[in-house]
Amino acid sequence: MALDEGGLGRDLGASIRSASASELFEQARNGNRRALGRLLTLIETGGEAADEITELAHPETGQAHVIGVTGAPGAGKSTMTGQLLKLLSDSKHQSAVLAVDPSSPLTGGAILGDRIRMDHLAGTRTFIRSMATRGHSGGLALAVPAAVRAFDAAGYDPVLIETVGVGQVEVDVAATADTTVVVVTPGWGDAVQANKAGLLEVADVFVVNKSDRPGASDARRDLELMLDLSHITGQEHSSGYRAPIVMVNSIEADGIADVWKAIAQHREHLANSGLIDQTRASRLESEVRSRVQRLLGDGIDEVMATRPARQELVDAVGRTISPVTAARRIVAIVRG
Ligand SMILES: Nc1nc2c(ncn2[C@@H]2O[C@H](COP(=O)(O)OP(=O)(O)OP(=O)(O)O)[C@@H](O)[C@H]2O)c(=O)[nH]1
Ligand SMILES: [Mg+2]
Repeated sequence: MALDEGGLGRDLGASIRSASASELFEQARNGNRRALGRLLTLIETGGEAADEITELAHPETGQAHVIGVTGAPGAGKSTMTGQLLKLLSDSKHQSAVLAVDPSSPLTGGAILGDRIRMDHLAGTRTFIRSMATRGHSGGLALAVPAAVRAFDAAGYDPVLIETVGVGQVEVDVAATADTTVVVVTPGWGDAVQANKAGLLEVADVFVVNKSDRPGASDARRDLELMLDLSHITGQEHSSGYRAPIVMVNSIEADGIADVWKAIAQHREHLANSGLIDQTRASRLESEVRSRVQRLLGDGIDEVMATRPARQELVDAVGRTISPVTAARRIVAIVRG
């Protein structure tokens, strides 16, 4: 069974290819994986169809626990995620993974499928999908929540988002997740890097992966120390939660059950403290903000293309008016 379905290059069959967004949505809700794959492709492409899917899906969401998995390249995120998926499928969860790859161009969703050890997952209902972000026209900030929403509405729970930690991306993705798992490894100064990248503030669970390697207990100690000091360094967790540190060997699946326990504990903390509603509300607000910004941005492109705006530009280039005046006049045109 193919785990990674609905990629751009796949033969989807005429019925799926020609189906409308609402037909696809219904089919995906009824468990049709190819329809879900197609929805995700539409979301990745952006535009009207993506917006329509969001319209359909949004009322049907709120069930899925969204888990972000981030960490340096090669830390073992995919290996650990694969083991976690196996554990979850054994306990009858229907999980989905969205692998957000900031470095590769559009691939049609094969990256993670290639990397996660699929033999573990054959015959399960796990859904794995990659989303490439380099050159993404629709904006990652909008495509990721939209994809998570599609999974949620289609009955997947939990939904995992794997991202390579390269700068800001991981923190952005953490903002999309209910629970953020940060994977570090021994011996590479990952703990220090995590500190620098602002991950102490967003990590709800730390995994020291490759704990079969030398230096694992040092990595743990470094993290503990940084967590101890985080209130002094101004990097304490945004909700005051002390992230547990879990030692894992993902090759052997050692510690994987503890990772799940830590994730579930955090979820419980969110529920008991009421933080779940608060974080989801602020997440939605920031999405709406991005969308407003984007709509206004699109509006700017349109306005800039109009003849009166072009004339202001010509005048500014000719130095008969300043850029300040040109911008003010163009805004006046918008407000019209
Ligand atoms: N010794 C050891 N090797 C591991 C462990 N987990 C993963 N690896 C190996 O580390 C390498 C990278 O693993 P991936 O799971 O692809 O790492 P990743 O973080 O998903 O990598 P990117 O997605 O490319 O950033 C692979 O060769 C894995 O077999 C572990 O616990 N112990
Ligand atoms: Mg990976």
